[in-house]
Amino acid sequence: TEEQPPKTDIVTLTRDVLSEQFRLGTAVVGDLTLLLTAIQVTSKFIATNVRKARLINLIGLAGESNASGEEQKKLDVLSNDIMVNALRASGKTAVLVSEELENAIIVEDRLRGKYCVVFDPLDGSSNIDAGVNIGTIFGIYRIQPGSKGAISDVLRPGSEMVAAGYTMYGSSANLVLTTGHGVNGYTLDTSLGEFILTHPNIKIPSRGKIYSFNEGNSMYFNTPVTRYLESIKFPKNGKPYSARYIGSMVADVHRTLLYGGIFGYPEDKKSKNGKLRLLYEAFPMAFLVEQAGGIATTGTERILDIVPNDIHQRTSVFLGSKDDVQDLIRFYEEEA
Ligand code: AHM
Ligand code: MG
Repeated sequence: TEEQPPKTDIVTLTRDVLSEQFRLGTAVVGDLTLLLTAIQVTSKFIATNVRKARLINLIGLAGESNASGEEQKKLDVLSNDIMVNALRASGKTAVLVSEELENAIIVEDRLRGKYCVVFDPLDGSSNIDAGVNIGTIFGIYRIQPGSKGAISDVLRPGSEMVAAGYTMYGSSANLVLTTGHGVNGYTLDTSLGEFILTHPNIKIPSRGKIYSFNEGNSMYFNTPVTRYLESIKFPKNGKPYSARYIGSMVADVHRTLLYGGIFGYPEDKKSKNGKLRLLYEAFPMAFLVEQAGGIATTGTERILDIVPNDIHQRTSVFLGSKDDVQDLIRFYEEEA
């Protein structure tokens, strides 16, 4: 076949977000678009550094611990700084919560906007040094009426988020976004420096064939989880499920969105509240999964309904295909 001339009508992320606002008749808003533009730029910047990390000595520890007492990698710190600087300077934010910072940042009056951004600048740190996929996760709230920016603006249920997404740094950089009207995926075209719409209207298959848990924690798992895992590994009829676990939430959720199945990081006898953080890991992913037609639960409660009381609070997480997560929930119901 002959080579085709390039497409002249490409849908960039910014164009796509704007056209959604035209559809909804809210195109005048613009602020959210500008905020999303700032976030896109940070993802491009982080992607570049992830690519070069080995070459420019960004591998290894920064020598400090983060809010949860975990050691910080150089790339964690750099990614955090990139996001804080860009989001503050955008003039569109009032409160910033980062996994890497103990306290929330309340943006000074001069630069204050009406959105609050909660984020994990570089999730999946244990994978950095091996060059395995890692990602940025973010969620966006609107500031409460009359507020000048306070923690209470982000101690809100996930169902109040106006947008959420992640960027996965893998063989390509993929940004997956919801503004509450479905889920779209964009791939970074490095020659253009733009995220191009490549995965419009992502829908999770209603049932998958893959389960994604850290089974190394099996001895600590609670009964419903153990019994559920038994049921998919030793099914009464049909084939057992396949196991896939990367240990980077962004990569494990990305695969779950595209292929279906279930991802879980349960609370257990060792991690009493689970491991994953509610505000900037569980909420954004739960929002995306629900918008793609799936379910996100703690086992007993819809994740997006939880009202946080701490910005770094942890939670049990199960998410993915509707039928698979329903099966898991049944084991919790039987236990109750
Ligand atoms: P991090 O924020 O310190 O990188 O931890 C979060 C990561 C998630 O990406 C992943 O789902 C989980 O921790 C993996 O944990 P484990 O190594 O215990 O399986
Ligand atoms: Mg994290």
